[in-house]
Amino acid sequence: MIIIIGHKNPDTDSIVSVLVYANLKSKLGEKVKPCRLGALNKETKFVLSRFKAEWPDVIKSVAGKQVILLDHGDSSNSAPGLNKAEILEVIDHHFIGDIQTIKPILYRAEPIGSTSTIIAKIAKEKNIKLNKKQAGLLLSGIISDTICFSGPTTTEEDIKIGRKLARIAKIKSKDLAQKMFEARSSIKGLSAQDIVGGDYKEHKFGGVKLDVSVFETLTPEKLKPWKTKMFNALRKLKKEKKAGLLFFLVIDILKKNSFLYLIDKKEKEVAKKVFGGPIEKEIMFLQGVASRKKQIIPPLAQFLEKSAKRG
Ligand SMILES: [Mn+2]
Repeated sequence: MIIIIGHKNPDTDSIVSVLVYANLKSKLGEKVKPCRLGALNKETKFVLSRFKAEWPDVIKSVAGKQVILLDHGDSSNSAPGLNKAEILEVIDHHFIGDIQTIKPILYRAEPIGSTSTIIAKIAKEKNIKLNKKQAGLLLSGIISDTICFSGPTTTEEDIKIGRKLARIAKIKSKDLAQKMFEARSSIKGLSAQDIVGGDYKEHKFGGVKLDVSVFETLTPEKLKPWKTKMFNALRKLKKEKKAGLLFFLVIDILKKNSFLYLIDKKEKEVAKKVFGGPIEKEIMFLQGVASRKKQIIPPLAQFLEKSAKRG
């Protein structure tokens, strides 16, 4: 049995690509099991119920198992026990991380909007027709990661494949996106910890543990009353995760702007040098910034690598 997983703190792209890729693999005669590394967010729950898809089972450790990694290529965002697992494939659209293997594997990374887009391409390459449900799931993954084809990571390929999937699923992307983003923006029933830790990613650059967490919303103003609680939760989280730097961004997915929370002196110093946006009450405004993987991680990583070389 081969375990297929997306990244920790799973998002819609991670979950739907795992589900559909497991379908494709089964069709090709392989014994696979789709799994997830933690709780589903509200948007993903909406998507799975909209397309009547089962929730993948939670897996606590992949030690001793054969695994396929989707939507991530680094151990820090992967499953516990990965160093004792056999990685068979990696399919991803992030930076290349620290994954190391001793045998040749299939490693497919494409700089496009979503892993779901790559899974749709693989289906086509293998001559497998996607059904309505699979197309709807993959379309949701693309919409989620590309902010409905409007975010900075969107490519022509995402748009083309998205159109095709919408035709197969018989849905309008915009209508689906509206409902998904409303679910994503909802803070009903969430604690400050949930908001700051729900979409949390860990990295290491230049010897510094760099964690970047985001909350994407249509209504950033709704978070204003939460400010103090969120700052407190972030400082606690930074200690727990032993982060050298922890950046938290509230991303306005409608206007494509971000609000960067500067939780400590260190973060403030680095943010001033790297982003240089205007600061008001410990929050830096970043005009036109809406993508962690394309606009936040690369300049921070570059800064940390350079600082490390300078010593
Ligand atoms: Mn993704």
